Amino acid sequence: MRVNLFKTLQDGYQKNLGKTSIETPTGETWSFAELDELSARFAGLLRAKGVKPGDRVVVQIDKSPGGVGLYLGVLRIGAVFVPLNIAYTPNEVEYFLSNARPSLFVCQPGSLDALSEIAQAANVPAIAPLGTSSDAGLWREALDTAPDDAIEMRDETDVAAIVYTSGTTGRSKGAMLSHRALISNTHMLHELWEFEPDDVLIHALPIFHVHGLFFALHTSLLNASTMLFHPGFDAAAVRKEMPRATILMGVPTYYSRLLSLDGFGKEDCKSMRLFVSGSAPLTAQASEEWTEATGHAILERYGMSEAGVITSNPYNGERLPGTVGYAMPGTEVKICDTDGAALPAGSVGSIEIRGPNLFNGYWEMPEKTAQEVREDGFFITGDLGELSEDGRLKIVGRSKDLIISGGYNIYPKEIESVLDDVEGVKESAVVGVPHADVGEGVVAVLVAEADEIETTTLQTALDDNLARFKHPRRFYWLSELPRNTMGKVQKNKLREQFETAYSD
Ligand code: MCA
Ligand code: AMP
Repeated sequence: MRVNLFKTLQDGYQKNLGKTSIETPTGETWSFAELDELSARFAGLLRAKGVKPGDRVVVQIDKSPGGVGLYLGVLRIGAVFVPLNIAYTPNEVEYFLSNARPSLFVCQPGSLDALSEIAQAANVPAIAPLGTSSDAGLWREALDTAPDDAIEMRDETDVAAIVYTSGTTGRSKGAMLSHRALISNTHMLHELWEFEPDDVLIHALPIFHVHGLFFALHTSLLNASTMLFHPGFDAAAVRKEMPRATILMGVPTYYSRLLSLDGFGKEDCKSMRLFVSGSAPLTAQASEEWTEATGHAILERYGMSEAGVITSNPYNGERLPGTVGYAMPGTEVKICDTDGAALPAGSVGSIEIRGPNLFNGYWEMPEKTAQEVREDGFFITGDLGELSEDGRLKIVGRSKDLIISGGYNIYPKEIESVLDDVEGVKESAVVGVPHADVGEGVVAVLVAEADEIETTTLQTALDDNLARFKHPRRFYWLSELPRNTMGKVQKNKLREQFETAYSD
């Protein structure tokens, strides 16, 4: 079957071209007609630059309507959109460029010089800047290019986007998301969360991750409804938008920060109809506090880059705090033992899933894919959970070595590798411990070759190699790391020993 995710979204807004699609905090607006035309101009520009169907376009840019136009342009021509967190350092970007082998790399204007060398070294044929204003770089070039309305139809299993999700072994893996997976998840969310024509979504999430790029953006485009498009999350700015909005999608930190605003409560949320939380655990207590203060029950859902939204609390029905609801239509969720055998309801085990929302596998990593996707098509999520008799899922932990801070994934291995390379560090172990604001904070526990190393030396190594959100802000030295009989570092013991690192 020939499809294109862009065509699906365009069919959704085609009858409402005059409506506002994007409004920025400075009051600039883009109607659906204007956004559609911008995407057609980007399509013309990309084709003129020789970008072909199936080619990867790696993008590391600040959030802007131009960035949305570029994304839709890449989809239109059947190329593959590869978004990168703007916090990634040049060293991290180098890995992504050599792994994805794009025909075009689009970066922030300020990084063009530094990244041009890296792009050249990675044999990337073309690099171009795209900033947040339309008077320069690729956005300007697109405006000077005639719109090219042709949409490249694709096989439904063809890849529309590659989203990198770090691997527990330290190297990121590119989750290949097909047109079909993205189209099916978008339709399901649109239906399940009962989108209405007059909806207005406050979009404060980054658009280099699945939550903001797919769940929030795709549903609003399909629904032909307006997005109040913020460059990032600022609690006061989001509060100001609420009286004229109906939906907020966010990570738990969004909700705890809103609640900490003076006098925040029911009055602020009068016109809102839906608060969605995901990407990180929302404690039952935090959910109940929100309901107490606002009269609204947050709808928590569970998702992954590899699978989009997997389960969701009901729109109509009990949104049970501390649970992530029921499997999306067509998606199977089971709790398994380590061999993949399903366990009875009420058991805690490994969450495994199968469905049309699932990715195609990891880009050029068939062995990693085979490790995580069973012969029968079930994907081993690396999360631990429990299913109730009626199929409601509770996430109780992770079997993968993963820290989630502010909704961003952090894999300890990446940080341990950087720290272990510092002169005088014998070994290190990185763990996540409770952090009131971002959920989990990163802690590094180190063993010195001889004398302890200055923290500033460690921080310099981290600054050079890793995005800031991954950096430990607490460092501890031990004479040795606790190990089990197999010689594996007992991270749970470290989590216990340093669990008050961010609350002392
Ligand atoms: C931050 N802090 C930390 C760490 N990171 N402490 C220890 N270890 C860390 N790793 C603490 C520090 O004190 C830091 O201050 C302070 O928190 C603020 O951190 P910062 O990142 O600067 O805050 P922010 O810039 O305000 O960002 C918070 C945020 C942002 C707005 C919640 O994280 C955000 O937008 N998150 C959304 C991410 C997202 O889109 N996730 C979806 C992924 P200092 O830096 O001075 O020390 S997709 C996904 O997960 C799946 C598909 C799904 O289901 O959605
Ligand atoms: P990512 O790799 O960025 O797609 O992040 C996916 C991971 O985020 C999942 O494997 C879970 O560990 C975590 N996650 C997503 N939604 C939730 C949620 N509602 N509750 C707990 N963890 C979640």
